[in-house]
Amino acid sequence: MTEQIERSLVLVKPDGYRRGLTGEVLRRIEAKGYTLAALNVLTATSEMLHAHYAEHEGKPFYEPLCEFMSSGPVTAVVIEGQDCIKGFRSLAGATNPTEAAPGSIRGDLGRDWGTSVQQNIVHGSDSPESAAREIAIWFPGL
Ligand code: DAT
Ligand code: MG
Repeated sequence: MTEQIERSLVLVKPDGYRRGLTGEVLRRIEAKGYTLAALNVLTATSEMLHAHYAEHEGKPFYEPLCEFMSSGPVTAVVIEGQDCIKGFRSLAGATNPTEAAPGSIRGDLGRDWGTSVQQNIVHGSDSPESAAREIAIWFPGL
């Protein structure tokens, strides 16, 4: 069997950071067995966020989303482990925190705060291509 160590880009979004949930998210990632390859706390620029969410350009939530994501610090993390892209998406739960299953990050820790599904605590890459593209935005030179 070939060992396939995968990387994913995880963000603890400004709502998660403000609510003091960064440690809880990192705890769940480590408890699952993934390792932290890089970590940075920063307030993202508008340019970074427009690039990060480029796939959503033109959708009604794109601009408000980029604005929310630059409203305060985020914790950007590169995680590592076999199949960690799919594995973290499973830890994160469904996009809508109202509907996300209990046991997941969004299901246990998230809710609608009057902004529908915008504030859902975490981001996780959805494919190896997205992960490579996103890691280059958040960790240039890694
Ligand atoms: P995910 O973050 O689960 O991959 P996505 O890529 O479809 O979900 O959307 C990116 C983020 O944009 C999502 O985490 C929250 C926000 N978002 C998605 N759909 C939205 C909507 N209909 N209204 C407001 N925000 C939305
Ligand atoms: Mg997505």
